[in-house]
Amino acid sequence: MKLAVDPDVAAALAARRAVVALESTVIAHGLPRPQNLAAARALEEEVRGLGSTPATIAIADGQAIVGADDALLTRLAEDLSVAKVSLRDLAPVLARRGLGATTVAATVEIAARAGIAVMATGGIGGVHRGGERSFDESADLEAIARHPVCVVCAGAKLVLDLALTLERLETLGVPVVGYGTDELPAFYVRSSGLRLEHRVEDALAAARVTREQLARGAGIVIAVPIAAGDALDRRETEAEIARALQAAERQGVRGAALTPFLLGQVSEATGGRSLAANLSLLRANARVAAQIALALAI
Ligand code: PSU
Ligand code: MN
Repeated sequence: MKLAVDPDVAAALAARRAVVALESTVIAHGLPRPQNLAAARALEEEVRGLGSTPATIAIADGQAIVGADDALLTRLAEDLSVAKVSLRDLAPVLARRGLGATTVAATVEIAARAGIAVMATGGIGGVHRGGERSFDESADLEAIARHPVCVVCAGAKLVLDLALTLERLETLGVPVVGYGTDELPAFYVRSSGLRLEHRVEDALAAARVTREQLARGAGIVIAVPIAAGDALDRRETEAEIARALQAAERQGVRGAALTPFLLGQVSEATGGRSLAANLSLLRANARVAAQIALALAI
Protein backbone atom coordinates (compact mmCIF):
# COMPACT_ATOMS: atom_id res chain seq x y z
CA MET A 1 0.00 0.00 0.00
CA LYS A 2 1.44 3.33 -1.06
CA LEU A 3 0.95 6.19 1.42
CA ALA A 4 0.69 9.77 0.18
CA VAL A 5 1.47 11.80 3.30
CA ASP A 6 0.66 15.52 3.22
CA PRO A 7 3.84 17.62 3.73
CA ASP A 8 2.52 19.32 6.92
CA VAL A 9 1.62 15.93 8.38
CA ALA A 10 4.98 14.46 7.40
CA ALA A 11 6.80 17.41 9.00
CA ALA A 12 4.79 17.07 12.23
CA LEU A 13 5.44 13.32 12.40
CA ALA A 14 9.17 13.76 11.73
CA ALA A 15 9.38 16.34 14.53
CA ARG A 16 7.30 14.08 16.82
CA ARG A 17 4.61 16.75 17.13
CA ALA A 18 0.96 15.92 17.74
CA VAL A 19 -1.06 14.57 14.79
CA VAL A 20 -4.72 13.47 14.77
CA ALA A 21 -6.11 11.18 12.06
CA LEU A 22 -9.72 11.81 11.00
CA GLU A 23 -11.89 9.27 9.19
CA SER A 24 -13.71 10.12 5.97
CA THR A 25 -16.70 7.74 5.86
CA VAL A 26 -18.47 10.09 8.23
CA ILE A 27 -17.97 12.85 5.63
CA ALA A 28 -19.02 10.84 2.57
CA HIS A 29 -21.69 8.58 4.05
CA GLY A 30 -22.45 9.64 7.61
CA LEU A 31 -23.55 13.25 7.19
CA PRO A 32 -25.85 14.94 4.65
CA ARG A 33 -24.68 17.46 2.06
CA PRO A 34 -23.76 20.31 2.43
CA GLN A 35 -23.15 20.06 6.17
CA ASN A 36 -20.66 17.25 5.56
CA LEU A 37 -18.03 19.44 3.87
CA ALA A 38 -18.44 22.16 6.50
CA ALA A 39 -18.02 19.49 9.19
CA ALA A 40 -14.90 18.03 7.56
CA ARG A 41 -13.30 21.47 7.55
CA ALA A 42 -14.52 22.30 11.06
CA LEU A 43 -13.00 19.10 12.50
CA GLU A 44 -9.62 19.96 10.99
CA GLU A 45 -9.94 23.46 12.47
CA GLU A 46 -10.72 22.07 15.95
CA VAL A 47 -7.52 20.02 15.80
CA ARG A 48 -5.43 22.89 14.45
CA GLY A 49 -6.87 25.31 17.00
CA LEU A 50 -5.31 23.26 19.77
CA GLY A 51 -1.91 23.16 18.09
CA SER A 52 -2.13 19.65 16.67
CA THR A 53 -2.00 18.68 12.97
CA PRO A 54 -5.08 17.05 11.38
CA ALA A 55 -4.74 14.25 8.82
CA THR A 56 -8.01 13.26 7.17
CA ILE A 57 -7.51 9.80 5.70
CA ALA A 58 -9.00 8.56 2.43
CA ILE A 59 -8.24 6.51 -0.70
CA ALA A 60 -7.55 8.19 -4.04
CA ASP A 61 -5.49 7.55 -7.19
CA GLY A 62 -4.35 4.15 -5.99
CA GLN A 63 -2.89 5.53 -2.75
CA ALA A 64 -3.79 5.84 0.90
CA ILE A 65 -4.02 9.59 1.46
CA VAL A 66 -2.79 10.72 4.87
CA GLY A 67 -3.92 14.33 5.12
CA ALA A 68 -6.52 15.13 2.43
CA ASP A 69 -6.28 18.63 0.95
CA ASP A 70 -9.35 20.83 0.54
CA ALA A 71 -9.94 19.68 -3.04
CA LEU A 72 -10.07 16.04 -1.91
CA LEU A 73 -12.28 16.88 1.10
CA THR A 74 -14.65 18.53 -1.38
CA ARG A 75 -14.71 15.48 -3.67
CA LEU A 76 -15.32 13.18 -0.69
CA ALA A 77 -18.22 15.36 0.43
CA GLU A 78 -19.81 15.96 -2.99
CA ASP A 79 -19.05 12.97 -5.24
CA LEU A 80 -21.99 10.57 -5.04
CA SER A 81 -19.90 7.57 -6.10
CA VAL A 82 -17.37 7.60 -3.23
CA ALA A 83 -16.84 4.02 -2.03
CA LYS A 84 -17.18 3.17 1.66
CA VAL A 85 -13.82 1.51 2.36
CA SER A 86 -13.48 -0.90 5.23
CA LEU A 87 -10.69 -3.50 5.50
CA ARG A 88 -12.07 -5.87 2.86
CA ASP A 89 -12.38 -2.98 0.38
CA LEU A 90 -8.88 -1.49 0.74
CA ALA A 91 -7.10 -3.63 -1.85
CA PRO A 92 -9.86 -3.58 -4.50
CA VAL A 93 -10.40 0.20 -4.31
CA LEU A 94 -6.63 0.87 -4.32
CA ALA A 95 -6.17 -1.43 -7.33
CA ARG A 96 -8.92 0.19 -9.39
CA ARG A 97 -7.64 3.66 -8.39
CA GLY A 98 -11.09 4.53 -7.05
CA LEU A 99 -12.13 7.30 -4.70
CA GLY A 100 -12.82 5.92 -1.24
CA ALA A 101 -13.84 7.15 2.20
CA THR A 102 -12.28 5.13 5.00
CA THR A 103 -14.19 3.69 7.94
CA VAL A 104 -12.65 3.58 11.41
CA ALA A 105 -11.17 0.16 10.55
CA ALA A 106 -9.41 1.30 7.39
CA THR A 107 -8.43 4.59 9.02
CA VAL A 108 -6.67 2.96 11.99
CA GLU A 109 -4.80 0.60 9.66
CA ILE A 110 -3.54 3.49 7.54
CA ALA A 111 -2.86 5.72 10.56
CA ALA A 112 -0.76 2.95 12.12
CA ARG A 113 1.21 2.54 8.89
CA ALA A 114 1.84 6.30 8.86
CA GLY A 115 2.90 6.37 12.53
CA ILE A 116 -0.12 8.34 13.78
CA ALA A 117 -1.16 7.35 17.30
CA VAL A 118 -4.54 9.06 17.72
CA MET A 119 -7.70 9.26 15.64
CA ALA A 120 -11.06 10.93 16.15
CA THR A 121 -14.46 9.81 14.89
CA GLY A 122 -18.12 10.06 15.83
CA GLY A 123 -18.94 6.53 16.81
CA ILE A 124 -17.20 3.24 16.09
CA GLY A 125 -18.96 0.40 14.34
CA GLY A 126 -19.78 -2.68 16.37
CA VAL A 127 -21.99 -5.73 16.58
CA HIS A 128 -25.36 -5.13 14.95
CA ARG A 129 -28.56 -6.16 16.72
CA GLY A 130 -29.16 -9.80 15.77
CA GLY A 131 -25.42 -10.11 15.11
CA GLU A 132 -25.39 -13.53 16.79
CA ARG A 133 -27.34 -14.73 13.74
CA SER A 134 -26.31 -12.37 10.92
CA PHE A 135 -22.61 -12.27 11.95
CA ASP A 136 -22.80 -8.54 11.11
CA GLU A 137 -19.94 -7.19 13.19
CA SER A 138 -17.99 -4.15 12.02
CA ALA A 139 -14.37 -4.72 11.06
CA ASP A 140 -13.69 -1.67 13.28
CA LEU A 141 -13.44 -3.89 16.36
CA GLU A 142 -10.72 -6.26 15.13
CA ALA A 143 -8.89 -3.41 13.41
CA ILE A 144 -8.68 -1.46 16.68
CA ALA A 145 -7.39 -4.58 18.41
CA ARG A 146 -4.74 -5.12 15.75
CA HIS A 147 -3.31 -1.61 15.33
CA PRO A 148 -1.70 0.65 17.96
CA VAL A 149 -4.04 3.62 17.60
CA CYS A 150 -6.13 5.46 20.18
CA VAL A 151 -9.69 5.91 18.86
CA VAL A 152 -11.59 8.82 20.40
CA CYS A 153 -15.35 8.45 19.90
CA ALA A 154 -18.73 9.00 21.54
CA GLY A 155 -19.05 5.26 22.13
CA ALA A 156 -21.10 3.42 19.55
CA LYS A 157 -24.48 4.07 18.05
CA LEU A 158 -27.66 2.93 19.74
CA VAL A 159 -28.56 1.17 16.46
CA LEU A 160 -26.02 -1.48 17.46
CA ASP A 161 -26.12 -4.14 20.17
CA LEU A 162 -23.88 -2.25 22.57
CA ALA A 163 -23.63 -5.05 25.14
CA LEU A 164 -22.40 -7.52 22.49
CA THR A 165 -20.05 -4.85 21.16
CA LEU A 166 -18.46 -4.46 24.60
CA GLU A 167 -18.17 -8.25 24.95
CA ARG A 168 -16.31 -8.49 21.65
CA LEU A 169 -13.97 -5.65 22.59
CA GLU A 170 -13.21 -7.39 25.88
CA THR A 171 -12.39 -10.62 24.04
CA LEU A 172 -10.21 -8.72 21.60
CA GLY A 173 -8.30 -7.09 24.47
CA VAL A 174 -9.36 -3.53 23.68
CA PRO A 175 -9.89 -1.31 26.74
CA VAL A 176 -12.88 1.00 26.48
CA VAL A 177 -12.08 3.91 28.76
CA GLY A 178 -14.82 6.32 29.83
CA TYR A 179 -13.77 9.95 29.57
CA GLY A 180 -15.25 11.40 32.75
CA THR A 181 -17.89 8.66 32.81
CA ASP A 182 -18.49 5.16 34.21
CA GLU A 183 -20.90 4.26 31.43
CA LEU A 184 -20.52 3.53 27.76
CA PRO A 185 -21.85 6.60 25.95
CA ALA A 186 -24.28 5.81 23.11
CA PHE A 187 -23.48 8.42 20.50
CA TYR A 188 -26.45 10.91 20.46
CA VAL A 189 -27.36 9.72 23.93
CA ARG A 190 -25.11 10.19 26.95
CA SER A 191 -25.71 6.87 28.61
CA SER A 192 -26.28 3.32 27.49
CA GLY A 193 -26.76 1.81 30.93
CA LEU A 194 -23.66 -0.34 30.32
CA ARG A 195 -20.89 0.04 32.89
CA LEU A 196 -17.27 0.46 31.89
CA GLU A 197 -14.42 -1.00 33.93
CA HIS A 198 -12.06 1.86 33.24
CA ARG A 199 -12.32 5.61 33.49
CA VAL A 200 -10.07 8.67 33.15
CA GLU A 201 -10.79 12.30 33.99
CA ASP A 202 -8.64 14.15 31.50
CA ALA A 203 -6.43 13.96 28.41
CA LEU A 204 -3.24 13.52 30.42
CA ALA A 205 -4.61 10.40 32.10
CA ALA A 206 -5.99 9.15 28.79
CA ALA A 207 -2.52 9.58 27.26
CA ARG A 208 -0.94 7.52 30.07
CA VAL A 209 -3.27 4.56 29.43
CA THR A 210 -2.88 5.00 25.68
CA ARG A 211 0.91 4.90 25.91
CA GLU A 212 0.79 1.57 27.78
CA GLN A 213 -1.73 0.02 25.38
CA LEU A 214 0.02 1.21 22.21
CA ALA A 215 3.25 -0.28 23.57
CA ARG A 216 1.38 -3.62 23.53
CA GLY A 217 0.97 -3.14 19.79
CA ALA A 218 -2.77 -2.77 20.15
CA GLY A 219 -5.42 -0.06 20.12
CA ILE A 220 -7.71 1.55 22.67
CA VAL A 221 -11.09 3.28 22.70
CA ILE A 222 -11.57 6.53 24.61
CA ALA A 223 -15.32 7.05 24.97
CA VAL A 224 -16.44 10.68 25.36
CA PRO A 225 -20.11 11.38 26.17
CA ILE A 226 -21.86 13.99 24.04
CA ALA A 227 -22.33 17.39 25.75
CA ALA A 228 -25.49 17.30 27.87
CA GLY A 229 -27.00 20.31 26.09
CA ASP A 230 -26.75 18.61 22.68
CA ALA A 231 -27.75 15.06 23.69
CA LEU A 232 -30.97 13.41 22.53
CA ASP A 233 -33.43 11.70 24.84
CA ARG A 234 -32.73 7.97 25.11
CA ARG A 235 -36.30 6.66 25.03
CA GLU A 236 -37.33 8.84 22.13
CA THR A 237 -34.21 7.87 20.19
CA GLU A 238 -34.75 4.16 20.93
CA ALA A 239 -38.25 4.42 19.45
CA GLU A 240 -36.93 6.04 16.27
CA ILE A 241 -34.25 3.38 15.96
CA ALA A 242 -36.80 0.60 16.33
CA ARG A 243 -38.75 2.17 13.46
CA ALA A 244 -35.57 2.55 11.36
CA LEU A 245 -34.65 -1.11 11.94
CA GLN A 246 -38.11 -2.20 10.78
CA ALA A 247 -37.78 -0.05 7.66
CA ALA A 248 -34.37 -1.59 6.93
CA GLU A 249 -35.84 -5.08 7.29
CA ARG A 250 -38.81 -4.24 5.02
CA GLN A 251 -36.58 -2.69 2.35
CA GLY A 252 -33.97 -5.44 2.60
CA VAL A 253 -31.13 -3.05 3.56
CA ARG A 254 -28.15 -5.07 4.80
CA GLY A 255 -24.37 -5.10 5.05
CA ALA A 256 -22.31 -1.97 4.48
CA ALA A 257 -25.39 0.07 3.53
CA LEU A 258 -27.11 -0.59 6.88
CA THR A 259 -25.30 1.95 9.07
CA PRO A 260 -25.77 4.94 6.69
CA PHE A 261 -29.43 3.92 6.16
CA LEU A 262 -30.23 3.75 9.89
CA LEU A 263 -28.49 7.05 10.63
CA GLY A 264 -30.35 8.74 7.77
CA GLN A 265 -33.71 7.46 9.00
CA VAL A 266 -33.10 8.65 12.56
CA SER A 267 -31.90 12.02 11.29
CA GLU A 268 -35.10 12.50 9.28
CA ALA A 269 -37.30 11.42 12.15
CA THR A 270 -35.68 13.77 14.68
CA GLY A 271 -36.00 16.77 12.36
CA GLY A 272 -32.30 17.56 12.23
CA ARG A 273 -31.68 17.41 15.99
CA SER A 274 -29.63 14.26 15.51
CA LEU A 275 -27.55 16.09 12.91
CA ALA A 276 -26.79 18.89 15.37
CA ALA A 277 -25.92 16.27 17.99
CA ASN A 278 -23.69 14.44 15.52
CA LEU A 279 -21.78 17.63 14.67
CA SER A 280 -21.42 18.53 18.35
CA LEU A 281 -19.94 15.18 19.34
CA LEU A 282 -17.64 15.05 16.30
CA ARG A 283 -16.15 18.42 17.22
CA ALA A 284 -15.79 17.50 20.89
CA ASN A 285 -14.07 14.23 19.98
CA ALA A 286 -11.65 16.04 17.66
CA ARG A 287 -10.72 18.34 20.54
CA VAL A 288 -10.16 15.50 23.02
CA ALA A 289 -8.11 13.61 20.40
CA ALA A 290 -5.96 16.69 19.82
CA GLN A 291 -5.37 17.05 23.56
CA ILE A 292 -4.40 13.38 23.90
CA ALA A 293 -2.06 13.65 20.90
CA LEU A 294 -0.44 16.71 22.51
CA ALA A 295 -0.05 14.88 25.81
CA LEU A 296 1.53 11.90 24.02
CA ALA A 297 3.96 14.21 22.22
CA ILE A 298 5.38 15.64 25.48
N1 PSU B 1 -20.90 6.64 12.93
C1 PSU B 1 -21.58 7.65 12.33
N2 PSU B 1 -21.51 7.78 10.99
C2 PSU B 1 -20.75 6.93 10.24
C3 PSU B 1 -20.05 5.85 10.89
C4 PSU B 1 -20.16 5.76 12.23
O1 PSU B 1 -22.27 8.42 12.96
O2 PSU B 1 -20.70 7.10 9.03
C5 PSU B 1 -19.20 4.96 10.04
C6 PSU B 1 -17.76 4.90 10.61
O3 PSU B 1 -16.88 5.17 9.55
C7 PSU B 1 -17.61 3.46 11.06
C8 PSU B 1 -18.50 2.76 10.06
O4 PSU B 1 -16.28 3.03 11.02
O5 PSU B 1 -19.64 3.62 10.00
C9 PSU B 1 -18.86 1.35 10.46
O6 PSU B 1 -19.48 0.73 9.37
P1 PSU B 1 -19.63 -0.87 9.33
O7 PSU B 1 -20.60 -1.21 10.41
O8 PSU B 1 -20.14 -1.16 7.95
O9 PSU B 1 -18.26 -1.44 9.59
MN1 MN C 1 -21.42 -4.71 8.70
